[in-house]
Amino acid sequence: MRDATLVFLIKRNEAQRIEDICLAMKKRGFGVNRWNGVGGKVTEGESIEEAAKREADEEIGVTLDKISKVAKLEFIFPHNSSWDQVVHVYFAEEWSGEPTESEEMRPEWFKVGAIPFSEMWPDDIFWLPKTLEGKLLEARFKFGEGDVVLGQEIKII
Ligand code: 6U4
Repeated sequence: MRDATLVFLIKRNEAQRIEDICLAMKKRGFGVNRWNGVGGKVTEGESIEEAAKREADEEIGVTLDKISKVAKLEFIFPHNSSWDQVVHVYFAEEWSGEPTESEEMRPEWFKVGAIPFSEMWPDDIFWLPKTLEGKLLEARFKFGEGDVVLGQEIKII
């Protein structure tokens, strides 16, 4: 199954709780019109982390320093297996540059209490809050037509 990356820029408050998250509106292609992290396919010859950093630069113009892996998610689409993918999810807390709109994505900061889940991939509400609480996850989601979630397994590791 192909590997893909998903990166969320985050800001913590003084108590070290995550308070703000940068989402980006996908303007074209797979997942169009949904808020999501930045990321995309891992291409041949690069590591998964390199791919994550490259996509952050291409999609919102930021250079990421350290990134931390928070989840490994398998997405299965039995009606179109060419969409099947393993998504490696990272949080980034150190970067240079300001998130800036590109042809592909329009970034915006959200308070973690105001994440627009109804305009995101329908699996996100099941796993993203857990990662924001500091949990590390491995999960698997099966989708039906119209991207409805037909099944899910979430393991906290
Ligand atoms: P192109 O358009 O070929 O340049 P590229 O940016 O390389 O595409 P794309 O758009 O296929 O890759 O990447 C898909 C993005 O969507 C990745 O960041 C992973 C993410 N993604 C895929 N399925 C998801 C899902 N069910 N829930 C979710 N993110 C998902 O939150």
